[in-house]
Amino acid sequence: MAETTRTSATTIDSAACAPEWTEILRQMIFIRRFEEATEREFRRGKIGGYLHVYSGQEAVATGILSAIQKGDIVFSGYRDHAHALTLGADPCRVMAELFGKATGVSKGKGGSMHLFDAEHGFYGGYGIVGGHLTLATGAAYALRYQQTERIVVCYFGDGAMNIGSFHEAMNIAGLWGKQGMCPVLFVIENNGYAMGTSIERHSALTDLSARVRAYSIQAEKVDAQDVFAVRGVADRVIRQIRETGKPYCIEAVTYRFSGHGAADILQPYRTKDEVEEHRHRDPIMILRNRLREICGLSDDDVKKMEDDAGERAAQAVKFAEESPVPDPRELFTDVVAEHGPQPETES
Ligand SMILES: Cc1ncc(C[n+]2csc(CCOP(=O)(O)OP(=O)(O)O)c2C)c(N)n1
Ligand SMILES: [Mg+2]
Repeated sequence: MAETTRTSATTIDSAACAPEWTEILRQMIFIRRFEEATEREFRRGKIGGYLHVYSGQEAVATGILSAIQKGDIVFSGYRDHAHALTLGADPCRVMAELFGKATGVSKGKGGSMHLFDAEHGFYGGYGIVGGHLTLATGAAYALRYQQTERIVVCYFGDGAMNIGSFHEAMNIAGLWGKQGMCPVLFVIENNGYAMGTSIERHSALTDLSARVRAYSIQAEKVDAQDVFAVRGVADRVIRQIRETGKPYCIEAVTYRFSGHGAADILQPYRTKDEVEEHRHRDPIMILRNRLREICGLSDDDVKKMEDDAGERAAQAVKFAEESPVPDPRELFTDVVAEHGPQPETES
């Protein structure tokens, strides 16, 4: 089996000034501002339940999702805001979902971990670690069975690889792939931690790509703080998946800057120095600096992007705050069984 490879960005320098890269930077800055806003709103008590933010990992969502086509389907775990936003979900409706409002993408019933926006190809948002891998694998089979060229992208964390359904999904994907019946791109968002447990303490084999290859699935690592590198791999392997119907796995090596969830304030499992060190490889800074050096992006351009992003995040908060809470009768819709007693409500 192939050795683990790490792709660097040097191969795609020549295309670096395409306007698309400015759009990707704009999107990454927006994700960061949006996440900062969610953290503030959580502390104001406006967002209930869980909240897991994506700061530091922006290049994984944008680098891969900018390479897919309309009609492709994306699954994610609970750290899912960035995937939904990058696919084109309305930020106002995503924020409203976090606020538990009726205007949310899941009608306010899902919250942060259960965003859903089928219109934009986003099939969730799952709170059960690793549970969605089997769904994504089945969806990939269905797309080929229906003789389409569509593919599935399935994001999950390093910690999810210790869950039984990870192994079940990999095994069946490897098998179906042999018949060209499983066009799925598995993306490991390897941020080095499963909650407060570092990868060295949670995984017997820390070479995660090697674990995937054990199931006859090709896999490679990429430096995922560098969006050029992520996109370079994504373009190549997505083409291959579409052509062959075989699964592929990208291990995106990244880092989260915030706590595991909004309640993880003290972060006793890592030092401030460690976080600071990784901030020197902030994916937004890396892309911004490259566009400055290679393409003449000015400080004014960047400031404008940051201001716009802040404004759009603030608008999303305002929309969420002003939206109505769901009607209590909504408790009885979108559920498997529609029978049983209906609540009497005043509205
Ligand atoms: C089946 C299941 N077991 C345990 C949990 C509790 N839990 C929530 S997040 C998490 C860690 C997952 O880490 P990882 O997959 O690396 O994702 P990350 O948070 O780093 O993005 C755990 C164990 C859960 N939600 N579901
Ligand atoms: Mg992790």
